[in-house]
This record gives sequence, C-alpha cells and structure tokens, in this order.
Amino acid sequence: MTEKIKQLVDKVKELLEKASSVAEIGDIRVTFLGKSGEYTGLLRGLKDVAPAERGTIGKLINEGKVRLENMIAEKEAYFRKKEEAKKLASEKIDVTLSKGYLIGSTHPITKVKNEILDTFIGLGFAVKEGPEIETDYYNFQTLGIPADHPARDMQDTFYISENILLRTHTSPMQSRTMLSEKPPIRIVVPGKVYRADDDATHSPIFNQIEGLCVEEGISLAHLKNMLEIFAKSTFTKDTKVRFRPSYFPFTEPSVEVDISCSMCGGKGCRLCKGTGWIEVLGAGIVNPVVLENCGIDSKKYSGFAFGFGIDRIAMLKYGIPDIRLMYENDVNFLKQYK
Ligand code: 2NL
Repeated sequence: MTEKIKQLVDKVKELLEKASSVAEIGDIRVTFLGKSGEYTGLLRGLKDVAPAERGTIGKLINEGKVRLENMIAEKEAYFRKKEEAKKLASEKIDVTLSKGYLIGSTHPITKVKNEILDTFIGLGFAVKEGPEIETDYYNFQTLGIPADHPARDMQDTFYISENILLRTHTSPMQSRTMLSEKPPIRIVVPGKVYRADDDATHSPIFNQIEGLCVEEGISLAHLKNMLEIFAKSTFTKDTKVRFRPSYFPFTEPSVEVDISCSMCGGKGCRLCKGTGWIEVLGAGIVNPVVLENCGIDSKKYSGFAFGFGIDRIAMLKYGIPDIRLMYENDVNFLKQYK
C-alpha cells in the first residue's frame, strides 16, 4: 500500500511536469482526486488492509492527498497567471492605430483665425472673447447707434426680445472692455456674429475679428501700418494695401481696406472682377462719442478700430467659392484642409 501511494504521487508529479495548461491540470485533478479517481480509490482499498495497520496507512494516504492537492493548486495558479497575461496581451487595443479611420482636423476658419490672432498677439494685442447673446445697449447704444438711428437699418438683426439680441458684430465686447478697463487698451476680439442674411457670400452666422487700440496720440498712421503688417502676414509679403474713405457710425474718419488680389497679384482676374483689388475689412478712428459712451476721456485718448470676417479671409486664402461650404461640415470638404 505504501508503495502504491508513492507510485501514484510520483505519477502525478510526472504528469504535472509535462502539463502546460490550466485545463490539463484540471484533468489531472479529476483523474486522481475526483470521486472515482485513482488516488481516491486508495481510501476505498483501506478496508482490505490489516486492522492494525489501517491507522498508519490511512494517515499516509491523507498526507499524500494534501501533498497532491498543494502541488496541483500551485501548478494551476502558475498556468492561470500565464494564460491571463497572454489573454491581456492579445486583447490589447492600440489607441494610436489610425489606418482606416478618419482623423479630425482643424476647421479652415479656426486655422485662419488662429494664424491671424497670432499676428496680433505678436503686435501686443490681447485676445478677448465675449457673449454671443447681447443687449441692445452694448451692441448698438454704446457704439453711437441709438434706437432711432438710421444706421440700424444697416444691420438686419436677430432679436430675442426688445432689448436682447444675437450680437451683429463683436464690438459689444470692445465696449465692455472700455467700460471696465483703462487705456492703454489693445485687444482683438474673435467670435461668431449673427445677421439675417443668407446667400453665397453671406451666412446668417459668421466669424469676425475686430480690433481696438486706445491710448494717447493714436492716429490713422498707426492703423495703416498695423493693417499693412496684418495683410502681409495673412496673405503674402508682397501684398499691397489700399485705403478708401468710407462710413461707419462708430468710427470717424472711416476707411475700407483693399488688398491686391490674392489670385492674380493685381493684374485683374475673375476673383477681383478685373480691378486687381479685393475689399477685406473696414476700419477707422474710434468716434469720440463712442469713447465717451464707454467712459473714456476723448480729449486725452484716441483709438483705432477695425473689423473683418474671418470666413471671407479664409475663402480668399483657400479659393473657397461659397461661404455656405464652411458651415455644412461635409467631411470631404473639411479633410482638404488637414
Ligand atoms: C466691417 C467693419 C468695423 C469697427 C468695426 C469698432 C468697434 C468699436 C469702436 C469702433 Cl468698440 N469701431 N469696430 C470699426 C470699423 C469697422 O468693421 O466691415 N466688419 C465686418
């Protein structure tokens, strides 16, 4: 009997050495220690052992059983760990794998906006953003456009209530800044603005950047120089700039600014309608009435301001023919600007 115990233990040992998976170890356990297992059978054979030896033999069988259980459990734990690690490795997801998937890219308007803001940051301007839902007061009144002013007809405004509206330009943020800060003020304000307009060159929502500089001794010369730097850095360094007299209620004098055509370089083409020039922005010297409305002493300070549509600049830069393309979010259109 003692011999038989040793034989079975050695056999299990040998089989465990050869085993290579949790499943095989499980089979070994059933074969030897299961209900009708070979080792379990030893206990049944105990009745044939001489009564005097039964105690000793029984004890040997039980000790052997504990040894077998430990050996099996140890080996099983080893393979379980190994198999788990293998499973984890095989299920690993490579989050950097991009083949076959569409990767997002910066929208052309955002791209142009960031480039332009960088230029102005380099010129000492701070970037400010403000609310898109505004009051009549900040959007019109502070800018010298009172309730009955005919200039209000220039803007087809989306009203939310009598005094609340979707801003028609980013200027209300300039008013807010002048009302809360002291000169020198140098800010550029990017953002969405809204007008009741909808065709190939006008979208009811569009993006604008306006700039404002208020300090002592500011003149049209500062404005001209700044805008020339802006035009050359946004388009090409041989871009020419032309100023024409114009009218805005919040600037006096006011100018409209043309650049030499980005497509033909000034020779005249379809884009510039043969003139060689393209209008890109409006600007002027801040009307003293606006400064006073915003709590700034117009005898001491003067300023220049300008405004343009980012969308229009992006269309010129990339030759986009219809502004609505930029608001449809068609992936085939957007992926060209990666
Ligand atoms: C255009 C013209 C312009 C301004 C915006 C401005 C703002 C304040 C005071 C004075 Cl707070 N002016 N902004 C001035 C001139 C022109 O925009 O055609 N924009 C699309």
